[in-house]
Amino acid sequence: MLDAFSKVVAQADARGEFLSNTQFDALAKMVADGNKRLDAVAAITANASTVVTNAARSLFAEQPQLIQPGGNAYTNRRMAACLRDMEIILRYISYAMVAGDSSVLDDRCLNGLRETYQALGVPGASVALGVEKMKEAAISFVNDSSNVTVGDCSSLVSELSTYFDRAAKAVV
Ligand code: PEB
Repeated sequence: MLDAFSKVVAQADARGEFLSNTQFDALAKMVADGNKRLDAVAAITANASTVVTNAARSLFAEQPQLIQPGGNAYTNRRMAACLRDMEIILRYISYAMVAGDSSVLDDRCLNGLRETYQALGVPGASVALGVEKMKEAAISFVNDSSNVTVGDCSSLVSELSTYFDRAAKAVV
């Protein structure tokens, strides 16, 4: 599990060199945007259950077969497992965002998840759609100026999007 700083150190050490200018610039930008990054993570954290429930509601409205008899989220036990999975994925995305690096998400959440879903018969494409819906909801909380220091959040939002896209891609 790496953050943006330890990642750069590991890369430089593998080459036996000091940090490159590109690496410095990327870290300097990360430091400069540090408060905005923390505000973005705080906005997601504070609204996590809203993000999960709204995304799930919208997923089940679009794919009602999931919650009908025989559907993978049918019965309260499986519905609970589904909501829990979405919350787990969102939580690891929030960790990746605070670390500025996807390795925590990759190693502790996404690694082997596709195979787990295949073994369980959980439809990966539906999970991916749920993740896409969480992405939209999370981004709208981050872009809400009452949550985040006023300013340009576009690069943070595009970084955040990559973590959601990574999770969606990992389950199909
Ligand atoms: C991954 N999900 C499920 C299980 C596991 C995970 C390991 C099996 C064990 C259990 O039921 O608890 N666990 C989860 C995860 C991590 C982890 C992400 C990361 C660290 O440790 N069903 C649907 C929807 C989707 C869904 C599309 C969006 O129809 C999810 C939610 N996951 C779902 C369901 C089950 C499950 C288990 C319904 C239960 C399946 C079953 O028991 O038949």
